[in-house]
Amino acid sequence: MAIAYLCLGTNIEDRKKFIEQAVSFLDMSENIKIIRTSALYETEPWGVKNQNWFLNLAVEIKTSLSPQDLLIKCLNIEKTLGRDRNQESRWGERPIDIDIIFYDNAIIQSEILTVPHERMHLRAFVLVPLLELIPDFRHPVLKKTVSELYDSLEDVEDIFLYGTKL
Ligand code: A4P
Ligand code: MG
Repeated sequence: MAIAYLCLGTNIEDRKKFIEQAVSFLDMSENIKIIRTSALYETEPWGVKNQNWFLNLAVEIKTSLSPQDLLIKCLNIEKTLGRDRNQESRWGERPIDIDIIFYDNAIIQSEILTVPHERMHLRAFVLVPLLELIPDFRHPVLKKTVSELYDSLEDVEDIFLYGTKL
C-alpha cells in the first residue's frame, strides 16, 4: 500500500459539484481509500490569468495501484466528468483536473508521468492545501518540506478558504 497526494482543481461551474463528484469517484474506486481531504480553496488562476477562479483541494489516499495505474484512474475520472483534452488550451478551463503530487517517496520521470508533479513547488494552489495535511513531508527531489517550499514561493496567487471540509 502506498500513500499518495492528489490535487484536484476545477474552474467550470458547478465547481463544488465537480470536486465532490471527483472525490466520490476516487472513493468508490477499488484499490483507493481516501484518508483525509484538505479544506476547499478558491484560487486565482495560475498560468493563464483571464479565466474563472478555481476551486482546489488536496486529497490523501492509500492505494494498492501503481503510480501508472493511479494516473490512468485519475484520467478516467476526468473523462467521466466530461473533460475533453482536445477542446481545451494549456492551463485553461477544465471541469476537473486531477494531478498526482506525491506517491510515497517515489521519483518517476516517464513520458506519461512525472512524480513529484513537475510544477507543484511553484503553485500556491497546490502547496496551501498540502500544508494542511503534510507540512513536514520532504519533497524527495528538492529535499525541502512542503512548508519550506511554500516559504520559498516567489509569486503567490491569491487564495481564499472557500468553505468547510467536504
Ligand atoms: N502527467 C505527468 N505527470 C503527471 C502527474 N504527476 N499527475 C501527464 C497528473 N498528470 C501527469 O495533463 C497532461 C498530462 O500530464 C497527463 O495526460 C499526464 O499524462 P494536463 O492536466 O492536461 O496538463 P496541462 O494542463 O497540459 O499542464 P499542467 O501544468 O500539468 O496543468 P495542470 O497542472 O493540470 O494545471 N490555477 C489554479 N489556481 N488552480 C488550478 O487548479 N490548474 C491549472 C492546470 C492551471 N492553473 C490553475 C490550476
Ligand atoms: Mg493535470
